[in-house]
Amino acid sequence: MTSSPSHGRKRILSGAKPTADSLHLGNYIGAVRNWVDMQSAYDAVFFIPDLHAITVDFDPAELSNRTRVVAAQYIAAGIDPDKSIFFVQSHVPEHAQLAWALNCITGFGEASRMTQFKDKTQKAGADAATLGLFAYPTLMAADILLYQTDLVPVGEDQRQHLELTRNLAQRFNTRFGETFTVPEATILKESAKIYDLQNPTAKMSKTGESPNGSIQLLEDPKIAAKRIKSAVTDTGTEIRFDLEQKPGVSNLLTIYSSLTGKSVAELEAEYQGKMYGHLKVDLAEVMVDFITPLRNRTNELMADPAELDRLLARGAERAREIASVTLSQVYERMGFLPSLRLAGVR
Ligand code: ATP
Ligand code: LTN
Repeated sequence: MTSSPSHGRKRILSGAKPTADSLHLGNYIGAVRNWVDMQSAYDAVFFIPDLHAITVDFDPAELSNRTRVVAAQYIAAGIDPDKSIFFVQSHVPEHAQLAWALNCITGFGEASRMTQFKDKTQKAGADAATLGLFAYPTLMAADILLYQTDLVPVGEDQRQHLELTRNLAQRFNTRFGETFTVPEATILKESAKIYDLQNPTAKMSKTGESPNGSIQLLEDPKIAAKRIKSAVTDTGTEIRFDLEQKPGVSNLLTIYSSLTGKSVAELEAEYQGKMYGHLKVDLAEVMVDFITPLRNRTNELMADPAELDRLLARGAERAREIASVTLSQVYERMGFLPSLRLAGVR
């Protein structure tokens, strides 16, 4: 088997597409924050899947700007490019190269069963769906398998893609010889799900109906505070966690707990006998304290794009050191003639 992480720590890998002008609070609490926490215990690889971002309609100028902003936001949120390998997918050509090899061992029917493809095709219309969208899961498998990844922290919606990745790894290993680590999904907890502030039964999303429903991590902290204060709450007055009866208040409690580290039970006790307004005013303050430094740090990084690009270039170089080893083994085992480039001469 190829280079598993050398120093005994398990390797984790994850990524989130640059498909919005800013990460929102749901992305942070549901994903980025966990990745930041995992950096010390694991050998971590994080990347921005820009090749995946073009599988649906996109605008080139927007894509490059979004890729930079999201990169800056990850670093501002605590992804440490010294601790973790952090890079942009398109900077590491091995992703597209391995994806092609995997396409050729993936059944057409197998790929057709991916529910995300079916959903997106339905939404965009069959004519708008591209081969790229169809091959999204095999590119994702390549992302994971190139790095001999042990664990992939993702949301529940990615479980089927992970299952396909495991199947492809096993299939390749059986047919061509042990090459890939078979990764496991670590599905992020449902408790970390953040809901829309205006419609608290829908998840906070970049495509929510009302802009007031989400908190963008790059927005003016005053606006974020306002959105908390005008969040929809429920009938009754009691501040209690109850997703069924009190989705609005429960969502505020989850956010509050996530940003302060206080447990929901502690917060319930603290706010016993108080009004929704008290909770909102306090949480608005917590939000301002959270967003202000994050936003300042993001803006600082954005103000020096050359430095940001240098950090990303270094990340891509570190990624290629691992990815090129895996790809050359794959090519060799599949019977491709060795090329000078693959032998390490660039
Ligand atoms: P959106 O609905 O905003 O398009 P998404 O899931 O497509 O959300 P991605 O950019 O793919 O967004 O998500 C990055 C990560 O953020 C994923 O791991 C996803 O599970 C997580 N995430 C997105 N929205 C939320 C949310 N409301 N609560 C918790 N986690 C979320
Ligand atoms: N499909 C994922 C993003 C993604 C990813 C990956 C996640 C692309 N490649 C590899 C983990 C590992 C999403 O939409 N959240």
